[in-house]
Amino acid sequence: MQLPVINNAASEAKSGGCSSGSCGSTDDQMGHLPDHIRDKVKNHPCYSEEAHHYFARMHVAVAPACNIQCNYCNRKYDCSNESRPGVVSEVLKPEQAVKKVLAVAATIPQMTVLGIAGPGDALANPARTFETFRKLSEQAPDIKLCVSTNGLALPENVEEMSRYNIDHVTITINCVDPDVGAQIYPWIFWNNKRIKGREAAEILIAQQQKGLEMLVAKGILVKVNSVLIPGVNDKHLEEVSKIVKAKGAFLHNVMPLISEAEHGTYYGLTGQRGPTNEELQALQDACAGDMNMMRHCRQCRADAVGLLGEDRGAEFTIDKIEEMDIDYVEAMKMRAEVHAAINEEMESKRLAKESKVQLVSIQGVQKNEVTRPVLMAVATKGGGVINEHFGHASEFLIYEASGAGVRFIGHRRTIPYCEGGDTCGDGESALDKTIRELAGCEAVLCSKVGYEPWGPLEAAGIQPNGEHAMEVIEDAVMAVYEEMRAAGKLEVKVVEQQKVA
Ligand code: CLF
Ligand code: SF4
Repeated sequence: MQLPVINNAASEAKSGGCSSGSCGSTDDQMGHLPDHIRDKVKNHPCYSEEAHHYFARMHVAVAPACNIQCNYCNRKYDCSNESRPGVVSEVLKPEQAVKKVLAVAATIPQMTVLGIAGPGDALANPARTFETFRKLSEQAPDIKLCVSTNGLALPENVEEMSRYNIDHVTITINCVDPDVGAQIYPWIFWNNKRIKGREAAEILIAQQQKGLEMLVAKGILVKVNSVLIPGVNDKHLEEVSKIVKAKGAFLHNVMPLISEAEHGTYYGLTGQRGPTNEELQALQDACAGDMNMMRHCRQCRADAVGLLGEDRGAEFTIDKIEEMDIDYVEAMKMRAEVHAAINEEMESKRLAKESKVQLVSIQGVQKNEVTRPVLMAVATKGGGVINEHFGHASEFLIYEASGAGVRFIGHRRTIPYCEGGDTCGDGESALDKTIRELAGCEAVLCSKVGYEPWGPLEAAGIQPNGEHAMEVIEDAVMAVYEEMRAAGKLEVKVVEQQKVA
């Protein structure tokens, strides 16, 4: 069948798949997962890097209260454990939330997951959270349920979660050492008392670890989020990664601290900086030796709707939903067809990728070459293909090409060049900001790139490229890498017996 909206692009794309090597550790390892786990993650845009090109998630903001204080959070805004600070979501009642989910599911059939991630802590509001899940599991059993929590109230809620078929839980674990924790959490609310300092961190850590073990014992997939705070837990997160992996966490998502002073958080007001792109990548790479790393998180808002990185929430305000006439039984049929079509497309790309890896592996033995890695930025609207105009992109995906193949590194946000006007923020133009965000990249691949930004991009050492429109991202990145190699832009040395893949 014809895939709707975001996937038309993918359907038109050249068939093929990844040129070689890896497309991100998560999906590399996906192929080796047992079937029952693979089934749980293959349609979840956060748990599978590949799925995030096709499937959407939504959050409903039903959980306003929180039971701890994090130094990177201002209570006026959403929970920063999974949200960008400085974003406010409208709080919904459970029945409003269910109505909204049904409306989104009927309109965006690619939406497979409903998460509760704030605006406070999901489990500090158990009645509202579980009422939403209960109603939804009755009315829309095809939607996966997902929870994000700071973990303090987790152990007492694990039993209840397993009742609603919640298969995915995120715990934000920033430390396993209370001395580090005391620098992140000024207090917790525990047994009707406010507890401060090291003691508070000790209790929180114990609850998080206990909750993690209980979830794993129930067969629930656990993702651990950690906020990277330079000078506070940057040296400590490798240990966190090892410990949570040893306890059975499925995925680790190291996210950058965002600490702009205007958000009014403790860290923002005291000048605590966030990590650079390079620091974030280095830590993710260091942790990757121990477990699957998530690199495609967009730190969504507590009422986010759509593909990761896009926000269609404005289409589903309460007044708009009230006017919608939804036949969910009919919608479920359409959703099943769309999901089957996407899964078929993903499977054919996976098979194509596997056969290419084998081919490159054979060629690699003959070539025996090692070339330096190159970062490239890609503009995409989804579907795993290059289908976004340079000037319309509000974010770029970053890929690393090397002799070992292509791997996904992360994303960088910007202001669309065509919408940025002359300047944005502190007098910096949208183009200047994009060039600054793409530092370290040697090419930017888009469906089209205009004449005006071409020169400044080239001058900054970023080669604009609009020649691979509608191609599968990994194929295009590898093709550009090969062109660079053929043009002598990569230092090549011959290595005896070196395998490429
Ligand atoms: Fe939401 Fe979180 Fe579930 Fe995803 S988000 S509750 S696991 S459905 Fe995903 Fe958004 Fe990152 Fe969260 S990109 S912030 S990791
Ligand atoms: Fe804020 Fe979330 Fe931390 Fe609560 S858990 S203080 S809402 S960041």
